[in-house]
Amino acid sequence: MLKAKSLLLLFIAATIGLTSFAQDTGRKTISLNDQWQFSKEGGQVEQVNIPHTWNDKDVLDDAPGYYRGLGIYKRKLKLDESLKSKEIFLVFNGVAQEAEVLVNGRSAAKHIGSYTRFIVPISAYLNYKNDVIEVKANNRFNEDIPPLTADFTFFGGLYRNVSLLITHPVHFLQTDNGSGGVFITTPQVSASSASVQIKSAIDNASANARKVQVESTIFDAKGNSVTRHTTALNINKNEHKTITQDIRSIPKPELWSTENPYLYRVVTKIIDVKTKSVIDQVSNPLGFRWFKFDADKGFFLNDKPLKIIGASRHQDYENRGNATPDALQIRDVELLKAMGGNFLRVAHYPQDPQILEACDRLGILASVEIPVVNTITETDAFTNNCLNMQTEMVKQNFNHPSIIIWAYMNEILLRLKFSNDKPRQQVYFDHVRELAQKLDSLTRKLDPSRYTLLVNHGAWDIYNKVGLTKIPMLVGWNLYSGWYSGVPEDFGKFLDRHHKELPNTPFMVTEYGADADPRIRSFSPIRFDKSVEYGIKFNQVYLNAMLSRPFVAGGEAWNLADFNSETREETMPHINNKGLLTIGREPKDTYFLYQAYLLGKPYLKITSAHWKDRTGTADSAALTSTQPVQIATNLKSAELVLNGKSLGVKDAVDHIIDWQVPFVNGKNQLRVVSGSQTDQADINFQLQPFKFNDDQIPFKNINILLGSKRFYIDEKEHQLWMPAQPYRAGSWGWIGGDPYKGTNNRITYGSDKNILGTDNDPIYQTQQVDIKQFRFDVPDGEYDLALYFAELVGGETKEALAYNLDNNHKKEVAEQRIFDVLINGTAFLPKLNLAADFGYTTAVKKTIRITVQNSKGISIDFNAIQGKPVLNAIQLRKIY
Ligand code: GCB
Repeated sequence: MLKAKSLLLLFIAATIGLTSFAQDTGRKTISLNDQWQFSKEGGQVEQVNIPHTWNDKDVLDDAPGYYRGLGIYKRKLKLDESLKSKEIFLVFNGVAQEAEVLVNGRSAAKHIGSYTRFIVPISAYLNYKNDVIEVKANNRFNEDIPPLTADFTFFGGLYRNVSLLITHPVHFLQTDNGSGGVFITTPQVSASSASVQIKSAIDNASANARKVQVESTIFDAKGNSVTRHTTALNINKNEHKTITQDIRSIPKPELWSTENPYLYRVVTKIIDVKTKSVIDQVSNPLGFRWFKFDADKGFFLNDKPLKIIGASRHQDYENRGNATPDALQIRDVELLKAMGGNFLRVAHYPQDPQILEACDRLGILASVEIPVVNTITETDAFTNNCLNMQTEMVKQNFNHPSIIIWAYMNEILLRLKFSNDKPRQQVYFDHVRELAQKLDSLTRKLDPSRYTLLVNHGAWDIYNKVGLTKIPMLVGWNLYSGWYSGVPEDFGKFLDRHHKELPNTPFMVTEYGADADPRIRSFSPIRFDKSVEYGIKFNQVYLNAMLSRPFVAGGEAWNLADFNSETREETMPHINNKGLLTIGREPKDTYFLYQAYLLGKPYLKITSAHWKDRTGTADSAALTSTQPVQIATNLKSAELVLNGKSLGVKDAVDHIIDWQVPFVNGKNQLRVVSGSQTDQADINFQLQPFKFNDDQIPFKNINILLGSKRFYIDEKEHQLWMPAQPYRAGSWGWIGGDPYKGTNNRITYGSDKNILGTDNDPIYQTQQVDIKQFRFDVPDGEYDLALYFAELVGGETKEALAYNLDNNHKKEVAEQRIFDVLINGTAFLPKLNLAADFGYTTAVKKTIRITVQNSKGISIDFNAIQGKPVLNAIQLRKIY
């Protein structure tokens, strides 16, 4: 009997749920992403769709900088006269960075900050005939608006979705910092029961007082109504009121967790008492979870210990700047989940609403922060803009169960101002601390249910001295031992130091990472070489250190994907390569390493499979070239099979198995097996003869990097470059000189400068200095020979860039370098002066066709006239 009754109730509940779905919600949201006319100030008008940025192309060229100024967007609006009885709003999810919205030429609103939503009421400006909206967006430098400087590109534009919102005059408040007007908390949650508090702000813009009901219904994931709460409300004209609904006890709530991100929905309606019609309705996610950070034991979700491992994310995308479509935004969170990550640091600014919605759905915990990065301005305007951004961020994202942390400063003492004036510097430090304190207090007031976080770089003393480790509830450290300084092993020492010296302060490693250019590989990886292999080693050390220390709440890799940073140079200018994914979101080997560490189910992957096209010199007197291959796995051991032949079983160390694989010329089939798990890859190998007279390995062409231990894959021209060797008789190589070492101690690998006139910067960034000769002992025939040069020393006039590896270029003294290049005794490049003839750090490629006869081979002589001759790379192709 009881059973039948509850079934009936369930049925009724379900029907109510369904009918309310079908009802008019009283509001309409219409996308305004199409049909905008765009022009830069004084520029040509073009038609564009939103999302749009004006910087997607100009960040890619060699010229430093990008357009930072005014962009004007205009669009017609066709509104029916019948809408005169409604309230009309424009909703901008993000405009970079200062915006003014005009309707029919009249200014309707201004907004500051690139990364938060703003909603503009426009009814008062409309004629309902031929309305025109205009948005003036400006991404100029403004000392009162954060971010002031940072390692990412400040793209301008109307770069997130824009929509038109039409509501009844009585509606949920739309003018509270871009929020939805309804704020949900769960004051008490346990596995046995939960309470929910819903605060709704209602605005009456109509000419009369109204009697309404506010009805909140909680639906479970299947759409069944769990509970409903109704509140009667009288609201005067031009008044807004906030009501609080307390839902005391929901028995046995299904909990939200990273493994089972169970979502309820709260649907809140305003119902006109007279007509019984729904005049406004909004829906919000609801997750029941509780959490805590413990300085000794780390993080707990729903009372269970959970090691946080995830990544930070920037919002830009290959060739699109920050104008990234919804589907690609969501895919990023999916990629993080598929990697085994459980946390997203939304850095360094609030991002598209789709991101946190995806986190809610997929069970990814999140922190969000405002873009106060590197430095502050000591003005009231700057302070107020920071406080406003923080308020907008918290209010707009308040209802996401995925969010557990609000953050507000990143490495704020990185750019130390007033270093030559200590008393003035102290004043600056005081201002920084005051701002941090204000932001922290504001955040705790706005949302007492979450943690506050302040993120520092690894300069322990200064952050403690200024007092910044005392302010937030949770400290974040961005640590790069083994990258910007030291060795990866220093990382663990830093973690232990925090635990010892700040024993009561929980912390996370909010950043760590090493650049890995997906085109660069190395068998002897070292710091700054930007090889994928160094990235693997680095991440193994970091993951082991965090996983083995319970007091470390967790860490977030910097970064989920490579991202645009205009001022960076290095192997891929304007891009920061610390991503686990490329900027086009292709997984790098490090992504597979994370899967091996984090995924629960058996995992086996040939990480080097991405290196599908390889080249190398044959082992002496053999028809093979032995090179390493890496496998990422969470299994104990695996067997590798090459072209059907077993290479034996090996054990994994820190989730990686290294194999030495004797590749043959042409196609190589690799298969790795462990129990029922397998993976395979076809590697196309271009075998270079050990000696040129080897008939079994015919010579076709060879591309050689001087002063380098790297392999470089030129994906555009499909060329494989390999490191040079000292000259060996019968073969090839350099005679004399040393690899270029950079001009100060900081740099350990080649040059980090942008080489002008090429996308193949790594070909030019290393060189052999003081080279005497290069020889190819090739048989007689016709050959194309190309020599590659770039003057790496001098020419740097711009300010040193904080983010480049060798940020001391401006101290360089230019080299005087003039030399003759002769080929087989004949002048080829007489009196070559790279700096004077071509300019500094400029790609120079010189090609010549040569007839080799009388078994003389090819010898290229470099004769110094002044300074030391150099050669950066060399390429030889046999014609016939
Ligand atoms: C940091 C910054 C981040 C940079 C990163 C890097 O510490 O917080 O914005 O991109 O280092 O790659 O240098």
